[in-house]
Amino acid sequence: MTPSISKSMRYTHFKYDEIAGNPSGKKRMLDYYKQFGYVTIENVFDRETLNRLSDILIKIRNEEKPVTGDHPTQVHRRHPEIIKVSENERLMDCVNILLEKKGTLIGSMVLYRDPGTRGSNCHQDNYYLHTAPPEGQINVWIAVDRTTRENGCLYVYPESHAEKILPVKFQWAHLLGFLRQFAQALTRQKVAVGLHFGEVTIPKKYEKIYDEVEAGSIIFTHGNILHGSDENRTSDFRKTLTFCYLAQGARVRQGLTAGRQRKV
Ligand SMILES: O=C(O)CCC(=O)C(=O)O
Repeated sequence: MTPSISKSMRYTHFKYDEIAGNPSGKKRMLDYYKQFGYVTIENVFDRETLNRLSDILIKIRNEEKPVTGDHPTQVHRRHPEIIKVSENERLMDCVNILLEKKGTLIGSMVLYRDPGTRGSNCHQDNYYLHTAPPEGQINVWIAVDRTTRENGCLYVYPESHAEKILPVKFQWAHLLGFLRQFAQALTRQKVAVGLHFGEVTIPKKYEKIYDEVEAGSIIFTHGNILHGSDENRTSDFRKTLTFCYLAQGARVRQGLTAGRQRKV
């Protein structure tokens, strides 16, 4: 049964130290995640870890030279330092609690979100991943820089994870964007391209919440929750690292280019 969270707890953030070694804190975090389909935990990464991570992402940017709007994917396969980050004890503590099973890393992506770049269309990750069961994967969105409405923070539609995969309306503009990205990928001998062809139909009953966070916070999202981000309207880029973990026994689609492990 889905636990019920009191009104005063709605759309709140947790602090990692309230959870660590505290069974009732862990339970509150899990209850919150199950009810709303996402949970935000502050201070998972301390300043030193964060500075190291920021340096790694800058190094990847310099080495891989992504063009504006290009998001290096499966970076853990090329950069062992990223594997180390994905094994961070505090991060894995949250992942294993929220999945209620041991989680295994199957995907990673860096979003640099340069000034002026548009964000992600509203989507459900499971539209792409086809996770079975739907709660069998979790997306881990690590704010390496502070994220605000101005620089296009993540937004979520709490409780929309209760929906199945919603219809997506085809958009020519998205197909043209994809073809442009594909051509860039070919000329740069890279094949990481996203298949964002359409716009998901958002049921009116859900409220849109902009989740502004400090650097070092993590937003954990269920694969069926509706979420996205807006354009970065500032003059600085904002860095985010995302990981996708699969629960023991769950399955996902391998993907055309991602080469994900289908089952763990
Ligand atoms: O960070 C962003 O701009 C959006 C990321 C996102 O939508 C995702 O990780 O699925």
